Parts: sequence; structure tokens; C-alpha cells
Amino acid sequence: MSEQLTSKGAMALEDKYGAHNYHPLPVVVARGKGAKVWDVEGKEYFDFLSAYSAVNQGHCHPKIVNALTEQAQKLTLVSRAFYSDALGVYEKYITEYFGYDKVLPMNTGAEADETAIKLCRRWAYDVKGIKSYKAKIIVCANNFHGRTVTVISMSTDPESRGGFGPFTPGFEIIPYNDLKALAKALQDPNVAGFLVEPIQGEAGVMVPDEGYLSKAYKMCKEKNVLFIADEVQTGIARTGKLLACDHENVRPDILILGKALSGGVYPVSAVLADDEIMLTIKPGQHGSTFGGNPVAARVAIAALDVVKEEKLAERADRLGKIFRAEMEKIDSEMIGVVRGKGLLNAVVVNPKGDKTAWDVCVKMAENGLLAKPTHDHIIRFAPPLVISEEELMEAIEIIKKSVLAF
Ligand code: IF1
Repeated sequence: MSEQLTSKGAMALEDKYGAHNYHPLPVVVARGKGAKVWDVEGKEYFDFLSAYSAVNQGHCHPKIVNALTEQAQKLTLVSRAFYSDALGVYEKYITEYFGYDKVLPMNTGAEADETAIKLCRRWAYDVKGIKSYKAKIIVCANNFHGRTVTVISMSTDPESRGGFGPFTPGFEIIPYNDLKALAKALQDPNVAGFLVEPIQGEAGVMVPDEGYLSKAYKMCKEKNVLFIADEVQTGIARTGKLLACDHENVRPDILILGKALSGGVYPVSAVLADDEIMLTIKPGQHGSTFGGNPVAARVAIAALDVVKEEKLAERADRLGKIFRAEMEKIDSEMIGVVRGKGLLNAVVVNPKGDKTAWDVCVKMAENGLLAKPTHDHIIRFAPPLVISEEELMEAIEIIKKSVLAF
């Protein structure tokens, strides 16, 4: 293998030896720092994807990387067969940080969603008293909760689920942002939980009506149904508050976190809940070899520290308002609706001739900014929250220039 791998060479390797389960933009990233990344040839880009909101704290944040390397030299993994001197410290830290009795540590977002589903079902049988294996969980159309078989069983996206059946039963799908549909679904006494993204990410940054989350929460409480929030993408300062549910002062019964919980340096996810729910799962009934390992524990503490120390929620809120206002000013018929909260934003792109959101993204990459289209006609813009106002304005100029090139 030659030492000087070119971008072309790297892409050829992935194409030949990797499964073809992705269709990346033709950019090969070799280095990252803060809001920027550099490709193999040294070209600089603003990263407006942030690994799908995992690197909220910026690429290679020194405090988080230090936590990683320090712990990695001491102890990386013990499994949960023994205690470690890091896990309890982390558990105390994160439960106090988010205000829950207990945490269950996992690694990926999908695993955390699966964990929440298992917790909800156990609570349904052990606490609520639903008849064995009759529990139902309400989910929303166009959701995205990950890629496992049970998680895609809740999906309505033919790309995600097509050809992967048979599926896990026990879910009822209702339209998002529709309280009437929720009220109707909640009439079934076997409903144990309502699993929802406070803003739907993959669906194209769909922000629900104001009051949707708080009313949905209240309706769930009236029916003794658990309100389960998937904040894997919206959580940890991305939308301008620590949690997107905070915008409506909703405290989920089960809170699902992932991605930025590690600042993107390591797969760390978590499920938070109070004792009545969390203690329904007993020793031996759920777990993970890597979940809660010492590296993950130290990294997550550092990543959450950074969010508070650098006031990332406030930054996201302030810079997000600037971003949306600037997008709306772009004088091009290709710019449709601009929506989002904090620094989780999307722009709907009206095609011009045969030029679509994909072509805009390719043009932006040429001009030094990385973003990815979703659903053909939407571009998601989600830079690391550490981006400075000056950098943001520079990035906005690149976006303008790229759109106006068509
Ligand atoms: C991919 C989207 C983002 C998530 C929510 C759980 C998970 C995700 C709300 C699972 C993951 C990802 C995964 C990524 C694409 C991506 C994504 F475009 F599909 F919607 F972020 F915007 N809950 N989201 O958004 O977390 O198991 O991946 O750790 O390539 O599939 P995971």
C-alpha cells in the first residue's frame, strides 16, 4: 500500500472493498479541527454535517481527546462483569446533569432506542399491568431511530425497511405533529409508550407546531403512557437548548441520547429514566460488552463538560437565528422553505432544470463547505456548535455563492 493515498485512491478502496450501503459525496476527509475538516490533498472545508450532529463540540476537541487518550492508556474495557472506577463517576455525573434517577449506558443510538423500547415494555407489564406481550408503542411516520430490525420495524421509509422483513410487532404508527391522531391512538389501553423525535431529523428537520410536545406529554400522562424522547440527534445543545424538549419544558419519562454525548470521538449512547422504570430491568436481562466502558465514561463526562463550559446551547440559539435569516435573504428561486432550531436547520431546494440539492452540495464542496442532501430536495445545515460568528458568515458566503452559481 502506497503511503500517499490520494482522494481518488481512497474512494476506489471503499468502492472495491466496502459494502455499498452509502453514497457519499466525493470528498475524502483526513483531518478535522473545530468547525473545519481537510481532505487528503489539504483542501479546507467547513463541516456543515458534523457527522449528523455527533461533533457538536467540534472536531477533535482537545479536552475530549485528552480524556480519551488518558483513559485509553490506563484501562479501556472491563465489561460489566466487574465494576470500574470510571462508570459510577460517570453515572452520577450524567444523571445529575440531566436530572434523572438512573442511566443505562449503551454505544449507538439504535441500541439506546432498543433499550428504551425494552424498558417501556417491561414497565408496561411490571408496573402498568398490561397483559403479557400485549404492550404497544406509538411511533410517528417518517421517524428515524436507527437501523436494527426492531427499529426499522417502526419505520415508514421504504429505503430503510424494504426487503428486511419480517418485522417486530407491537408498534402503531401515527402521523407526526398530529395531536388528534395521538389522542385516538392513546385510547387503546394496551399503549405503554409514545416514542418521538422532538424535531424529526432524517425526515428533513421537521419542526412540530409550538405546543405539540407539551400537549403530547400531557395526553400521555393522562393515559399513564410513557413519553419517550429520542434526542440522539436533537439533544446536547444542537437546537439551542440542552434538549429539544426543553423548548417546551417537557421532561421525558425516558430520554434517549447518543451522538454528541461523546463529541463524536467514540460511540457512546445512553438511556435515562427514573427508578420506577429503570429498575424493571434486572441483572442479566439487558446489557452490552462495551456499554459504559471506562473510555466511554471519561469521554462522555468531558464532552458534557464542554457543552456547559463553552455555553454551546446559547451559541447554537444565537447563531441559528443568524443562519436562518441569512438563508432567507438569498435571492434565488432555488431556495425554498428555511426551517430549523438552533444550529439544526434545513433548506428546501427547488430544482432548477436538472440541477437538484445534490448538485448544490457538490458545488458547495467545490467551494469549501460540506453538507448532505436528504430526500433529494432538502439540504441539512448543522455545523459544529463551536463555529465562530466570523466562520459562520464566511460559510454563509460560500452557500450563497454556490446557490447563485446555478
Ligand atoms: C446513518 C439520518 C441523521 C437518529 C435518531 C437514532 C439514531 C439516529 C434521531 C441512530 C441516527 C443517523 C445515522 C446515520 C444517518 C443519520 C441521520 F439522516 F438518517 F437522519 F443523523 F440525520 N435516533 N441518525 O438520527 O443512531 O445507531 O446511528 O448511532 O448513516 O444511518 P446510530
